Amino acid sequence: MSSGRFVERVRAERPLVHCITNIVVANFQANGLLALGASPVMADSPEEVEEMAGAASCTVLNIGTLRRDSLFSMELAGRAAAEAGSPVVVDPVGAGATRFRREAVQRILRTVRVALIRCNAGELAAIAGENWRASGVDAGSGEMDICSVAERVAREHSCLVAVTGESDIVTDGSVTLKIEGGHELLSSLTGAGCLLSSVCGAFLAVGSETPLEAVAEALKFYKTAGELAAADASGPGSFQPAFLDHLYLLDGVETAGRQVTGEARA
Ligand code: ATP
Ligand code: TZP
Ligand code: MG
Ligand code: MG
Repeated sequence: MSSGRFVERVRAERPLVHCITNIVVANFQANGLLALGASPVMADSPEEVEEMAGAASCTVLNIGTLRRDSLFSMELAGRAAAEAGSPVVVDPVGAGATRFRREAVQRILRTVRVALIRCNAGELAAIAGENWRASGVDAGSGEMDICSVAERVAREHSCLVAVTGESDIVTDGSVTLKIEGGHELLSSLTGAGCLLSSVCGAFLAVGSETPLEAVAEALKFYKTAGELAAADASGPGSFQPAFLDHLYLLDGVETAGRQVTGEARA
């Protein structure tokens, strides 16, 4: 797969990424999108989310610190984005941690046409109804064939599913790509997953003709920036600014992913 196809387009087109996100990571998420070359806007009031989603190039719905009114905003924004033809990304943060979160994610997936679910293994298990030991917003632990469960969820909701961790996968339900690399310091940075979901949104905004490849490149790009940042850092404190720098500096990645499922593609 050619290098840097989508990131070049993000920097040229500066897609407006509308985020309804959590209070923990909003600032980091906005700075990460700016470093990448996209244009972030955080807006979550029901009075304005439809207008904002209609104007944006993609909308990211993140349930990290969900409230009843922000869930309502997410449904309004998600429907407006889908009507405007722009992709909606869902980050089901901590989906298995409480009943409110589990039901909220099911409601969003029922009422909004979603382009991508970007989650960790525990969140995937919660969406799929698999047995799992949830642990707040972290992945938790359990036994599950991540590829086949992700493929089933992708088919059920007619969307892409990306599951991240030490290695990442992305699937459209029939073809599944695996992306290796990254660094464990990424897991010591709160919001690394949330920012990744919105980076995937930016890549999808400019790569709507080949969405699976766009997300695979986003995942590989992000892991590579993590590796480069780790080489400059002595711990989580210095990793965060180094990571923003490498999101800004990195031009492309050599390969977007190794196909693990589905008919071979050229
Ligand atoms: P969690 O709450 O489980 O940390 P998350 O929503 O923060 O989930 P991650 O799975 O941590 O999302 O993904 C964020 C980024 O960190 C991805 O690029 C992922 O590939 C990377 N990553 C996470 N853990 C590791 C690891 N041990 N080694 C390499 N990369 C990792
Ligand atoms: N609590 C509620 S949202 C949040 C925390 C710690 C941030 C989670 O971010 P990520 O990207 O899933 O690590
Ligand atoms: Mg993480
Ligand atoms: Mg997360």
